[in-house]
Amino acid sequence: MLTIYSEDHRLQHGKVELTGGHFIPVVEKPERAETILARIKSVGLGEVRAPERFGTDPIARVHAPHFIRFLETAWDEWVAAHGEIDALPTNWAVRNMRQVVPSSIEGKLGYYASDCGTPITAGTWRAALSSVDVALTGAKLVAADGKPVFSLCRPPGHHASTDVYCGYCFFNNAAVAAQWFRDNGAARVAVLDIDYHHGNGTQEIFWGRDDVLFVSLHADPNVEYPYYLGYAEERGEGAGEGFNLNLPMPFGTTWDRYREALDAGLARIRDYGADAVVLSFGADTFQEDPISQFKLNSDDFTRMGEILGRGLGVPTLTVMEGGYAVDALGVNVSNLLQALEASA
Ligand code: SP5
Ligand code: ZN
Repeated sequence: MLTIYSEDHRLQHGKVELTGGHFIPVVEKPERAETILARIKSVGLGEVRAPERFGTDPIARVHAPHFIRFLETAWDEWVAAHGEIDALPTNWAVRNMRQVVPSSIEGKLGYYASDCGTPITAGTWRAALSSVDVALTGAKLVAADGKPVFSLCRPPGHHASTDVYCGYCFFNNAAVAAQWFRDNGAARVAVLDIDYHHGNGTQEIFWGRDDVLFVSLHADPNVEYPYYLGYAEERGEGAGEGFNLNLPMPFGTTWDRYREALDAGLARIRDYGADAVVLSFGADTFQEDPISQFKLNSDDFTRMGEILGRGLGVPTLTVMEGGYAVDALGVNVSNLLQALEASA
């Protein structure tokens, strides 16, 4: 399988995130992509190619222009106020406040962010742009010849919504790629999100639409991030009603339970009749993941890949999302990709 990869991901290297009352070293770090790349090379998955540049136009198909401009200028505005230290929000535009965009960078961070774990750094803008380029280059190649492609995106994307960044995500790589498929000949696109966390950003972006089906398998938001979206009763609205499927699962979920949800998600996608599928793939369902509570092992990622390869049956772009157990990350990702390709 062809892999798309850019070294520009290294430009996103935050120092700390706020978790459980502590500032801890960031979990979403450059080593994640490095270890996946090394493993892909050592197992001989296939060619590794650099992305083309697409600019911001395809991003503006799913993100608000004012949000894109904010991300472009946030670092400079922050440095002018605070010097060269990672930008994290300390105030939020919650329910009982007005939804205004203040001119102060402090006010802007709280308007555009929803957590204190997603630092904006000197290289965030360029890294986030290159991550989208990695996804779009993959989409273009999948559309051209129908063969599966792996976009080794970093930073991840599925928590980013129309105009909010959070969950280590800035631009929603999978959503930009899904929209690109729509804009380039696919009548129906499905996004299957198998990251441990609910893909709240992708859900929000396609919530009112029937031309992009969103199916997500994830930890129950009642007890896990992102907490405020991802419940089973969320089915879409207006034209999008019935085109959003959430399959939340409890802490401690093992392969047998996970497999049932995977079968249900694949059945919905087959029934929908997608022309292309974007697989939002997080390996944070792994039993040793430091921030997650599912119990899948490395062999389960092979089983998952086999079921996906057999079950999808349409051109598939795999986009990297989360996965933080760095020692096993390369094995888990290559297990899924090799099985997906072999059984497609
Ligand atoms: C792309 C992606 O996977 N983003 C995940 C964002 C999760 N952010 C919240 C992390 C909270 C971690 N709490 C862990 C407690 C472990 N004892
Ligand atoms: Zn995740």
